[in-house]
Amino acid sequence: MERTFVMVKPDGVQRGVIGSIINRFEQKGFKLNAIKLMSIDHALAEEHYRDLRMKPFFGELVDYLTSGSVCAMIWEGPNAVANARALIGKTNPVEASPGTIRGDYAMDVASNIVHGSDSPESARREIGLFFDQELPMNPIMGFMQGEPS
Ligand code: DAT
Ligand code: MG
Repeated sequence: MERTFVMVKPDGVQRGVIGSIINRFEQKGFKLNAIKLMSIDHALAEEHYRDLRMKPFFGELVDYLTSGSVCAMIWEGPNAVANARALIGKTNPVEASPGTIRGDYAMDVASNIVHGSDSPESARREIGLFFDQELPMNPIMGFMQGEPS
């Protein structure tokens, strides 16, 4: 079992497609571990995308991410990081295949609607940035399976 960090970016929240995106992850077989609607300040946005700080679009990227609420989520399942990246599609929506989230919901690389961690190490780092504490794996699974709590 693996976990990944996924975030619906401000344009996705604004357009009211959080539910549609969640649906894709549920349909694929992921289990939702944590979710919250939040706003991001510049410091968090810069830390989240610190590997891109030398890129010419970094300022624009941080402004975009801080322009409205985001929906931060932890999803888990086998190969969660790679499975989520496949579901999300290529960074540039022009290249993202129809059927992927970016292929179906986005037009422009600067507002590509959703983020997914690119490695298990990134996932751990990003979960730590956005969520206060590590949650137990599948906290509601026992209940769903009728196991004694
Ligand atoms: P990904 O989000 O697929 O992991 P990334 O980590 O390379 O892609 O880039 C992070 C975000 O930065 C990406 O989702 C959108 C933005 N971005 C990337 N390349 C860009 C570009 N050439 N112009 C504008 N924004 C860009
Ligand atoms: Mg990335």
